[in-house]
Amino acid sequence: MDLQEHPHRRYNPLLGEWVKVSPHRTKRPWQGQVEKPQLDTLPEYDEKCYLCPGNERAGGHTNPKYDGTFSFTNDFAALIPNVPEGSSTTGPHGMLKAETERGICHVICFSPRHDLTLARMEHEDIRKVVDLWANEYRELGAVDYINHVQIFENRGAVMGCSNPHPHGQVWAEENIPDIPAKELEKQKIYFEEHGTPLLMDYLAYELEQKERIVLENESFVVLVPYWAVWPYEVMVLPRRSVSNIVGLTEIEREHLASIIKVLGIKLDNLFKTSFPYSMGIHQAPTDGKSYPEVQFHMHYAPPLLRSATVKKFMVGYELMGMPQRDITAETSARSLRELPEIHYRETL
Ligand code: H2U
Ligand code: ZN
Repeated sequence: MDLQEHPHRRYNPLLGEWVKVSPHRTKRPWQGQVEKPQLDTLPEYDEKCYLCPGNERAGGHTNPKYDGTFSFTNDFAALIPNVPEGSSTTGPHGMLKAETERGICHVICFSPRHDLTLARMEHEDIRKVVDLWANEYRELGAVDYINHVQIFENRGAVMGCSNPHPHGQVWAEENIPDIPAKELEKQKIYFEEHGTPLLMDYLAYELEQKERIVLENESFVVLVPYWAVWPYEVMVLPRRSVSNIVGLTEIEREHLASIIKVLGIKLDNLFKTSFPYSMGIHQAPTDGKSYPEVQFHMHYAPPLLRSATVKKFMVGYELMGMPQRDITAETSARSLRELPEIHYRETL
C-alpha cells in the first residue's frame, strides 16, 4: 500500500480514533495559491478594545495599564468556583446524568499591543507568555478542587475569536475534559505495556523518519502528526520527557518561545495571511498524582485548506461519520518545512 496514492485510514494512538485519508483526490502537492498578501493593519491601541491596557471591559472592570502580559477572570466565565456540589441520575436505567462542576476561567492577554500576534511579537515577549502559561497552570492547579487546567488560544475571526488583540484563555476545572482524558488514558495504557511514554517513542520514530518534521530546535520539535485531521495540523513536542509546563527548565522555556515564533511565522507565510488556528496545551492533570507517562505537548488546529479564505469544513461525512482529509500529513509537513522563517510582512 502506498500512503501517498491509495485511500486509507490512519490510527491516532493518542485518542484511539481513526482519520480517513484520500490522497488520490489531490495527487500533486499544493504549490500555494498566489494571492495578494493580507496586509490589513490594526492600530497599536484601540480605544474600543476590551483587552487593551487602561480600557473598560464589558463587565465594568477597568484593565490596568499593563506593559507585559495580563490575566483576569473571564467576565462571562463558563465555569465559576461557587457551585453547590450535586448530581442527578434520571431517565430509563439512569441514562440521564448530570453533575455540578466548579471551575475558574481566565482571559490572558499576551501583549499590550493590539496589533500583534505571537508570530510577530519579540522573542522576550513570547517568553513572558510562556511564563504566564506556567504561572496559570501552577496557581490554578494548586486550588484544591481544580484537577485540570486547559490553556488554549483561539485565533482569528474564522475561528469565532471575538477580538484580534493577542490573547488566550484558561479553563481550570474539577473534571478532566473529554479530549485530554482520552489522551491520558491512551498514554497510561501504553506506558503500562511498554514502560516508556507514548509520545517519547513516537517522537523518536518521527525523528528517524524525518518526513513529517516541520521544525526543530535544541529542546522542541514541531511535526505534522501521522494522524493529523486538519490540513496543516501540527504538534509541538519536547525532546525530553516532561509532564507539564512547570517542569520545563529556563532554557527550555526560551526554546519553546522561539519555536512558537518560528512556527507562527511559517503558518502566516503559508497563505500570506495572519493564520487562524486553535492551539491547546495538553499536560498532566493537577490532581496531585504523578504522571510519568504524560508528555507535555501543544496542538495547533488551523482550519485553512488552500488559501487565506478557503477553509476546511468539518461537516457532512465528517460530522456524521469520521474525519477525512485529502492532502497527506507528509505533503503538509513538506510545505510547512520549506516555508521561509522570516515573516512575509517583513519582506515586502
Ligand atoms: P475569545 O478567546 O474566543 O476571543 O474569547 C474572549 C473571552 O473574553 C470570552 O470568553 C471574555 C469573553 O467572555 N470577555 C471578558 O471577559 N470581558 C469582556 O469585557 C469581553 C469579553
Ligand atoms: Zn486591544
